[in-house]
Amino acid sequence: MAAEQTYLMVKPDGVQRGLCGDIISRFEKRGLKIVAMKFTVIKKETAENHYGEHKGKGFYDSLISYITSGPVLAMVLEGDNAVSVCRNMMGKTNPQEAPVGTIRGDFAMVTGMNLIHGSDSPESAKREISLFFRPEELVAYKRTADEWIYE
Ligand code: IDP
Ligand code: MG
Repeated sequence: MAAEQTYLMVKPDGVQRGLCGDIISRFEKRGLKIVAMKFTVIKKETAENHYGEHKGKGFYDSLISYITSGPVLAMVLEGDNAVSVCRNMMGKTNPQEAPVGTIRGDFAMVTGMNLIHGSDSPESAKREISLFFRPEELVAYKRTADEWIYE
């Protein structure tokens, strides 16, 4: 098992709809390890940094006001191929194209309210983790269940 870390975030709609528990539970049950978690309202400049790749697109302004509109639950999860495993669990960006069984496919209806963010590559994960967490906020520990999750 090559431990990889990824950045996940329950967006303001997920928090307001009371879906944090359901979403965390899916990742925990799958076998992802929680390394850090933070409940916070994102500052505008942090949001602009996080979503810098989308600057200039038609939905950019509404995306920034959406992601800063209320608290988010930010987390770092770890596991074998955690980035792609978590992206697959989230489902496609447009929830109407996300398969049933994914987070967006089960709980969301439109792209502008798609509940969750997840890093799209290991490089994005490193950048996003360092944007939202200080190094000392990542908790290193041995999880005994790992020997029943990985061979
Ligand atoms: P991702 O969240 O699946 O990685 P991205 O293409 O990186 O999708 O877009 C980032 C976020 O911007 C989406 O999750 C969604 O909240 C928002 N977004 C993307 N495209 C649209 C759009 O066409 N309309 C409204 N919001 C959008
Ligand atoms: Mg993205």
